[in-house]
Amino acid sequence: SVSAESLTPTSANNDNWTPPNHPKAPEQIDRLRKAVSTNFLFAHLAEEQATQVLGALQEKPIPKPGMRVITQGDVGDYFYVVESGDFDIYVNPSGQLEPGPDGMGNKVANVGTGGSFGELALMYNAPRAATVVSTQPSTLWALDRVTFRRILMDAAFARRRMYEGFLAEVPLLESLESYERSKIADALETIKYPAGSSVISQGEKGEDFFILEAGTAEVYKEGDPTCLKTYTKGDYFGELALLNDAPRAASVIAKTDVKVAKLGKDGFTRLLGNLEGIMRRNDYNTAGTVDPLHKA
Ligand code: 1OR
Repeated sequence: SVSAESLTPTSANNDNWTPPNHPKAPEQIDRLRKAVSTNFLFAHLAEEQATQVLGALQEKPIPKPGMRVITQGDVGDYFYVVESGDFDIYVNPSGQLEPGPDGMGNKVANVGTGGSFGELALMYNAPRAATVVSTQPSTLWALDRVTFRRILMDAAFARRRMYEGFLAEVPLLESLESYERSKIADALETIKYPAGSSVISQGEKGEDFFILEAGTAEVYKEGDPTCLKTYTKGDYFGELALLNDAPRAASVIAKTDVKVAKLGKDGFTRLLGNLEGIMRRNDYNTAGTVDPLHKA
């Protein structure tokens, strides 16, 4: 049964479990490597674990739209990474798919190339929380529940837990579902900067977005010694260069030792794309005039 296996996968390293190995053609391996390269759950694996996971993944072609990959209420068997294609996610508030045309409930999300789904039931030993249906021909890679739990889950749990409380307090992310914040947690990386160092340097190409976790940082423009803005816990910066595809408009200097949560451009676009409007509106200060930082 589903709940029979160990809840503490790392303590089971001394048994003789080996992950399944599904042989692949070189062409498949190339596609697979590309598909997981943008998925944050795979980003922090050690060499050996990465090899095991790549071996255990199975290609699952989804030849047409309208195919149901996951059914709400079912037992969880696989975690899926989207190599290409598109899927809609539906939740029926009753907890399971019901008969009839409206039985899937409400559409709550959409997952495309580079995304993933199906982790919740495996992580929490819970029934599938949603129904997932293809909207076009797609290609998935499926990872069995045991390999997911033994190799990928610890890291994912730790990150989600570590950032859960903090992200819930970030004003920018207020409008998101807690599930969407979990996805952001998967993609964040904490970096520390000593007092006096630059987190962002004016004129550089923008690759990352930052949320301040601890400490104080200040904004300066080149040749001007006045501090234009001060950031404290929960504030974000670095969005402008990414939104506008422009060089960094100012420098952000650590005033104290600081800790920032960094999100790469890819994750920023994928996970915070819906917040672009809010971020652009925040570029204007409360007096209704253009923020000196962000003036063209
Ligand atoms: P699963 O194993 O439960 C269904 O199988 C998958 O759909 C689930 O894992 C997630 O990977 C994915 N609520 C629940 N599951 C979701 C949601 C979601 N979005 C994607 N999945 N919500 C949408 C949040 C924007 C919450 C709706 C109230």
